Amino acid sequence: MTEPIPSPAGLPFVGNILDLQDEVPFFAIGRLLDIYGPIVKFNVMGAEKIVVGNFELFDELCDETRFYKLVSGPLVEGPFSPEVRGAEGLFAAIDERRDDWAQAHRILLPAFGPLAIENMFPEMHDIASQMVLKWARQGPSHHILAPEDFSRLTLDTIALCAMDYRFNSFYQEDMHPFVKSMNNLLTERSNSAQLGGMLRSLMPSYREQLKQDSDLQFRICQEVVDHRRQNPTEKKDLMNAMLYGKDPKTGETMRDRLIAVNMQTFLIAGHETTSGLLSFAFLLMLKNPKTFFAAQQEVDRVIGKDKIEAKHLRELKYINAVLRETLRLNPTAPAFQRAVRPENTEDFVCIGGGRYEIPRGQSIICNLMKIHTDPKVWGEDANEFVPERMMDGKFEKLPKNAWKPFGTGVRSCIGRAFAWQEALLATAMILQNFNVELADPDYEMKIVQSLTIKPKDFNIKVSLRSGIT
Ligand code: MNH
Repeated sequence: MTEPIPSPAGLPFVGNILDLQDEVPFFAIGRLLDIYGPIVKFNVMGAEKIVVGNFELFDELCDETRFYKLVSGPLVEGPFSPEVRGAEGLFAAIDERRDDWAQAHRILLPAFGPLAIENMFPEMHDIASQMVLKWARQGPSHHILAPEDFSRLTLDTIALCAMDYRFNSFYQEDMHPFVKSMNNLLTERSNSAQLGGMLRSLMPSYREQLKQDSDLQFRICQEVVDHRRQNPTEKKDLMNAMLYGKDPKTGETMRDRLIAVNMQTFLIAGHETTSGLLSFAFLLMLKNPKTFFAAQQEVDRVIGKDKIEAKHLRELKYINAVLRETLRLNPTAPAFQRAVRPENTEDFVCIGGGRYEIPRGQSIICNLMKIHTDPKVWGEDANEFVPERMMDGKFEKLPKNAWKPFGTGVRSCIGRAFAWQEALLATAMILQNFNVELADPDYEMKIVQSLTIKPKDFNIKVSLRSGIT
């Protein structure tokens, strides 16, 4: 027998909009899950949403034969929509049967593979060294707004590795116009379920601003594509992979518009998420000092005072576990959507042992923070930061869909290996060179959400352990 999905009572027309008011929109949804259980239905201005917050239901939604990634929201609407851009980026593709997605996916998969990523090590090291040098020169009493410098790091890294372009963010006070426009875009768009954001979004001037922000980014990407066409290089970066890589299935290459759209996608998808990962990793380690010292000891043992090399990263088992545990508790892309596969002809399918009906086309939001802290999988200390549970074979023994910060199935993150190498490298280099402390010892984690999440006002102080290595 099916039963109705629990739902808070709503108002006419606006639905549950009042239940969703929160500085962090994502937390409002978490609150509904706390009140109504592992599955909740709500309504925003006439659009029904279902949200899921435990492992059992999520596990079912990961079944790719019955469900798929549903796309809607800030990264695929308005200025990002395929109609406006004339091409469909990897992230925004409506489903995996689309030609643009399939072609880009086939060409880019090897370009994001382990070997290609290892070849990017020198560029990643170049940018991370800039951050280390800056921190060393600022001295031990300087307050470093960690999320900001981590964003400099990740943006400069993806731009250098993807298209041999230097934003040089560590050499300017103000963030690059690309970053500013991106921050506008992401913060404002994700507020669109908030009353203020909703009212703003009705104003023509506001819509115009969003369009300008996105257009500026797209234009920068197009210019870089044009520039490379006219000035070819031998570089093995993502730009060349897209310009010259042939689709193994059709033998075709990607058209310039599709390249530019994907470049914009990488710059957006590839920097905030990784920067948030680094911010939360250091915050969690500093709040749990034993883990900080264990990580630093590992660096001393594996790398010592040598110059870090790619081969070292494979041996950083504890730091690897720290990063995994960080993304479990603070998945920086905190939610994604699933829905019944479009190939399915039934009007609805049931989940939860036949208990809940999911109509075709219905969006189901998977709340990763709740799913990742389900006590049935993680035990009573599910909310504690315990890197040890992510190593020594324990990670491999977890249920298949227990840890999914990079999404699931064919539409999961293509940049995972890239992000991982970058985060391991930066963490190791910081620990090798510095002792780190909270600038305010009483700092308590406060999360801000743009499209991704990161800790607010998180300042650190760093002091050199000896000379820079
Ligand atoms: Mn990434 C998809 C999380 C780093 C490029 N990424 C996804 C999804 C998640 C995700 C979750 C799936 C979303 C969905 O189902 O709707 N990504 C992350 C996290 C990090 C990250 C947590 C870092 C930590 N991502 C990166 C980096 C890049 C990148 C780095 C690029 C260099 N991600 C993508 C692209 C997609 C994606 C492109 C879309 C893939 C597809 O649909 O085929």
